[in-house]
Amino acid sequence: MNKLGILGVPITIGQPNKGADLGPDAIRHAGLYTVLQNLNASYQDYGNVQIKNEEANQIDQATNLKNLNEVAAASELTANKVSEMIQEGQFPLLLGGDHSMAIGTIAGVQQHYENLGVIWYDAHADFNTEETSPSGNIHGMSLAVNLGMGHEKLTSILQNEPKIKPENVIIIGARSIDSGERELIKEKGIKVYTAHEVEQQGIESVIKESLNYLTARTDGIHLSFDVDSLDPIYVPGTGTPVEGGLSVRESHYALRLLNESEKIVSAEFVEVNPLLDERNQTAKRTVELIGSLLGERYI
Ligand code: B3U
Ligand code: MN
Ligand code: MN
Repeated sequence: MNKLGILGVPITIGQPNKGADLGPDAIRHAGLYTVLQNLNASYQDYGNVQIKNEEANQIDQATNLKNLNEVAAASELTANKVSEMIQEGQFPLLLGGDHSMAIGTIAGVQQHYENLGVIWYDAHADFNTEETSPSGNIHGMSLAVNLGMGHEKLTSILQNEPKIKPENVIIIGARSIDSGERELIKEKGIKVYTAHEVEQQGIESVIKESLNYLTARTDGIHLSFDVDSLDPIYVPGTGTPVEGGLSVRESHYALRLLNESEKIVSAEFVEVNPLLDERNQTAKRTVELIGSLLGERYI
């Protein structure tokens, strides 16, 4: 694997809770460097993107979007930084931060690929637009934005074109999808393995099918790992927990399979909120999951 470039994206204004901005540092404090050193990984930590989170959670009545200008500005900064890291030959390992950060991260990665694939590992689809969103929270819209749907200030980061093709996306672990999202997902033909399908089919088959499918049609795969994909019993420190989630065990196995495939070109771990956590356990689990993605083995 290339040298890792670590970047924190401490954004919390894509959703209503304070504290997701503390996620990147909580992950670092939970032993990230020890795991990297044990793996003999070479890495450079770029610190955190400078994000202005001070805004009130005001919804703009005209657009149904909260903190639009601030999220757009943060996305632009993030996208440029991520693009630079790839330019330097590094593998971006991006720490969040709420999932609105994926607007910037994917815009940055996409600069370097003709046909980027995305695995969106999440309890949610994040496939709302300002028309369908029940909340106005941009973290519930970031995947749609990457497909070119949503407010122009968000879809035009770095370039005014969709960053990903609908057929190059796979959502895994979803179990909380709004009715408007469901319609858009059907309309766009997005592939989804819900939590039920993971149960039925098994995580090994889900990941292998996803890899076969994306490898055949893309030139690189970005992993967008929302920690709320896991069941809340394992990850209390996240803003929008949904029961019936994936297990730690199957998620480690999923990440191990992704590691073995050597197809992942960048990854983000998002929605860690230490203010909602107990004893930093969510960040610790996140560090262990990062370890599996980077090649850590039990034996
Ligand atoms: N779908 C809901 C809730 C939500 C989306 N993403 C998260 N929560 N983490 C919404 O507000 O768009
Ligand atoms: Mn998400
Ligand atoms: Mn989620």
